[in-house]
Amino acid sequence: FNQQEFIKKIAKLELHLHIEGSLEPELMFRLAQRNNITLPYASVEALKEAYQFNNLQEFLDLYYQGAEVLQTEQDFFDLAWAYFETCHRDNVLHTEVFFDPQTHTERGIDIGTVINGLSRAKQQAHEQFGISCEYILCFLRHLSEDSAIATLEAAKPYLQHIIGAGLDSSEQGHPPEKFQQVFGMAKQLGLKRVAHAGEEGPAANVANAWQLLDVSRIDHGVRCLEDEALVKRLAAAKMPLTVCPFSNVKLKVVEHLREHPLPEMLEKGLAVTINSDDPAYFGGYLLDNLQACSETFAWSPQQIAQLCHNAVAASYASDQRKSELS
Ligand code: ES4
Ligand code: ZN
Repeated sequence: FNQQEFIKKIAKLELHLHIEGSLEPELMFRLAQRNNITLPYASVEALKEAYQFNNLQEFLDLYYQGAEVLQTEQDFFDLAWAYFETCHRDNVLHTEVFFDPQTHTERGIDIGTVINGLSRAKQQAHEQFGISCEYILCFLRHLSEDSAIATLEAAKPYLQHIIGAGLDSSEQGHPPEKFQQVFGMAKQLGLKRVAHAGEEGPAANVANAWQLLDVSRIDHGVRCLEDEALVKRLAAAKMPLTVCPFSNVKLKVVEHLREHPLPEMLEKGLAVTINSDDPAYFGGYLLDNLQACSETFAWSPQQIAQLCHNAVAASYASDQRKSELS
């Protein structure tokens, strides 16, 4: 029995993927050239060598810099299309994709340019590969709540392309309670809600994202383990946690994959899913994360199947699509 082949062939879903974090160095250089931008790196190799991070902020600095090559609708199409090609290669059949409009609107790019490019790629991925995709608009938590509200207002003409609202970027110093108002507005608009919490920040951020932002998934959530009572409540509610193992290693949330608390999280009955976060920066896509975890933690095929099942249950796919994916 070939476990790696089994993991490759099983139907997979991804629920935590930043499209700007899927920008591979090769495409970054191609888009820079196309848009007459000079990158502060001599080559693809030099750029890849810079991908060594001691924390979330060091990564975010390069991630926002990399995103500056994205300028036209075609650039956003090409970015998303490249990601869908990896999904097709790896048998990822459904994906829920974060995008950060403020990273682009702060540079003077219209939100319509971003959303139209992404949507066209999604449409083509559905037609050509049978992949289903939903987009989740993320607010950058290092910016003000007013800026988040303005972003939600600007997105109103495009709501048919957006299933939910999320919260990402620097968790330290920017707790969920800062965004209560805009999440209330997102709920009013019929959007699902998710938030990064308990990645670098404390367990209290997980509890507050749940209680105050009324989210239906927690992104990362690994530090919930520091609050035993919270873990019990999350498990009882089957609150999905979108865990990103390679991300946690690369950003030094954990020292090594073998020290990752995934086994403990599963042991405690948490509704864990496995995801790639920013695969172009963290060394691999969903398949790579699953294969490495399976090796490191000696997961059985049943455990792999359970994790994929957890992702179906946690997804925002229609009931019909969920049954196709089961
Ligand atoms: C992110 Cl790993 C991570 N954490 C928070 N915000 C992000 N945006 C892109 N990747
Ligand atoms: Zn993330």
